[in-house]
Amino acid sequence: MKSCLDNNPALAREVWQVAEVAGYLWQKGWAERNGGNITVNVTEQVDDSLRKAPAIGEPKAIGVTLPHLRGQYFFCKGTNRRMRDLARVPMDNGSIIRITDDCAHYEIIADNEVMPTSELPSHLSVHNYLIAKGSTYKASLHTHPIELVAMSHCDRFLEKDVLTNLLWSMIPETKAFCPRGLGIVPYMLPGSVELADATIRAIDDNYDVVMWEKHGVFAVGENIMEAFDMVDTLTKSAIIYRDARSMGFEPTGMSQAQMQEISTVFHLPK
Ligand code: 2HA
Ligand code: ZN
Repeated sequence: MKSCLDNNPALAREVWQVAEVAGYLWQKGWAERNGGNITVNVTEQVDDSLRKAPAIGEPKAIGVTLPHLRGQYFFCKGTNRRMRDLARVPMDNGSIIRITDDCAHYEIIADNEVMPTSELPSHLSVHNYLIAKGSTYKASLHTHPIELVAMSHCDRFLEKDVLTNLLWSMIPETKAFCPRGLGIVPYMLPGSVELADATIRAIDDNYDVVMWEKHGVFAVGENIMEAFDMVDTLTKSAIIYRDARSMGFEPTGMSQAQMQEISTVFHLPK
């Protein structure tokens, strides 16, 4: 079957990077059934033939109006689709959508009529916010990392930056590669506009990765691999913490001075 990726290596590279990450999410046990979502702004990779392509089906309401997204293109995982299937056949389990001129609807343009993710309002609201802010970030990732979600069931860890500091102190890499830490969004209904708004407030508070209490994480980055790497790094720290506790002791953690040294040497933003 013909695909919009056939003669567009730049777009194919983006979509296959999403597929690679989708495979990791499944392997890590973070993507049960249809769990998790990925959206990537692929406007720069869309070629003329795709710009001229007719929509597949009718325009559909996003549920919010997003003025900075007029004419933008996104690759989105399909709703009810599995990450493990996206990993193998991305264009059967995701689709490319275009935001219509009224900024309140989207249309599917390739390859098939795969309806995008149930978290579309939160993902697209975040992309709208990123463009408004002049950010170069193109990717957003929602996934269910086991150890981080487990930690969100403890009230003490939901206080601002308690988890950030604990996770940073487990291994130097975590602060170096996730220097803005882990924001916290209290429990809200999945897929709701309230959850989208709270996520944007947390990203605006300078976090690249945000915990959705008792649900999962939402991460943004230059590309999908970068967003994944930050969640992976935070999860590594969570596993070290869990393993120390299960060996019967509270881990000492790196000192504040040692973590400050990391910030200085790596020229970290926060
Ligand atoms: O789409 O994880 O939060 C599946 C989800 C929704
Ligand atoms: Zn979820």
